[in-house]
Amino acid sequence: MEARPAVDDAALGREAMAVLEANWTGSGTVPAPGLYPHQWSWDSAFVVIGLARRRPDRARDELLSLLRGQWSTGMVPHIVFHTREAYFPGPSLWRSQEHAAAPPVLTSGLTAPPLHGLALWWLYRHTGDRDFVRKAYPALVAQHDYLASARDLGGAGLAAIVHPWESGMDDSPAWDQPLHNLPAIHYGYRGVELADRHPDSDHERYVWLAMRYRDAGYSAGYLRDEHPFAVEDPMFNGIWLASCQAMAELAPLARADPAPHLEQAGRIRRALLDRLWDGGFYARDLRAGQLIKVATVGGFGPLLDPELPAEQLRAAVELLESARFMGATGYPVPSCEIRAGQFDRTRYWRGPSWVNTNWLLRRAAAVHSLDHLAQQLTNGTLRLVRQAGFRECFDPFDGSGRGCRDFSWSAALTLDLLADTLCE
Ligand code: 2M8
Repeated sequence: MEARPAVDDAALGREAMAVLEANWTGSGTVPAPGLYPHQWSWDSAFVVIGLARRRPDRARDELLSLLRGQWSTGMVPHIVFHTREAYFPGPSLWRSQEHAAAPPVLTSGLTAPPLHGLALWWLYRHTGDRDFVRKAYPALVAQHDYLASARDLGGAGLAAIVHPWESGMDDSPAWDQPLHNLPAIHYGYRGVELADRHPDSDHERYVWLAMRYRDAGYSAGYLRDEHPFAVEDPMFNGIWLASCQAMAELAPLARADPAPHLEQAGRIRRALLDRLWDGGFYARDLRAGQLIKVATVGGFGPLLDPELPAEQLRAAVELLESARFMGATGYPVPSCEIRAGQFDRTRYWRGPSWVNTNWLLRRAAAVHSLDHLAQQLTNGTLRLVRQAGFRECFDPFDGSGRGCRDFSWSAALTLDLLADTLCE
């Protein structure tokens, strides 16, 4: 099915629910039929947020279903394989079943932005379901402990991503430089070793990086000492900080101490300011020892922090609203600065607007009581889905849909935006 653009809010909400029904496999929500036939980590967190008010029962099942894929290290994998449908890279590349820490369900070996604490808080906020908080809380503590112990590769309090897929913003220009610095890659995208050939593609580099990590036994020591891709991303860490604060609020409900979560949030905040701020927030390439100076939507992740100092808040909002980002496009928010050489309005994460990053920035605007900005983000996002349907992403200038159709987080977050619109 493909949802048709709906005229009024009630119809739009029904269409969004219909997409989520169609994408529910019985044990989780797939991001989109065909192209993404399994359960993806941050997609699921967005689905939890979107269903919190409409279908809290389903939202709870969604989170638990994802957490069945959690490793005993605490790592929540970026993909949990629920169906037999083909997807590359699938279970045969990750081989999670060969790893002692992996659960019985097949998963990838990478992680994804840790939005789940915020999603659990969102669900609690709209349902008051303390029992569910108590149930899910320990798994999310373990997730955060994993990030702090195995992923603080820079030693300053930030979690490093070790693969572009871990950012969720796969093809972002922010990863061009660290990918370019990798040695020549001799693996084909389908995981077949190739004879020496040039030029290799980013897809080959993605697969090569994943295989290297797998062949090192998904070991934290290997990541620290040898893995050639290690980047501190402001969006990943801004989301982690927001989840730490959410966990601090949930801790008393789980009869736990909020202090460690607040301490963690403080460490992330200090490190974001010390290491990723240079007039704007940029990703840091740990292997090259330098900031990656291209402004992308990822640079706005630290806005999710309610305690972001006034100077950084003002400068980041100014940049977001400027003609370099949403000030010049008809629709919020291009995934890359439009004046950057790498900007491409047609290419996945290199220019198009996404409902999930719009929602995160709208959340950030709400956190800072920037009501006008929040309203612009809501209106612009709803305009996108009304006109083009629940597409994966959108042209930021004319709003036309790109990527796959009936995309779960576009539908789920529309439900959340509509619910707020109705409350206002
Ligand atoms: C995209 O990522 C996958 C790899 O994990 C892909 O490119 O095939 C990204 O947009 C990511 O953020 C998202 O979670 C995933 C599923 O929607 O698709």
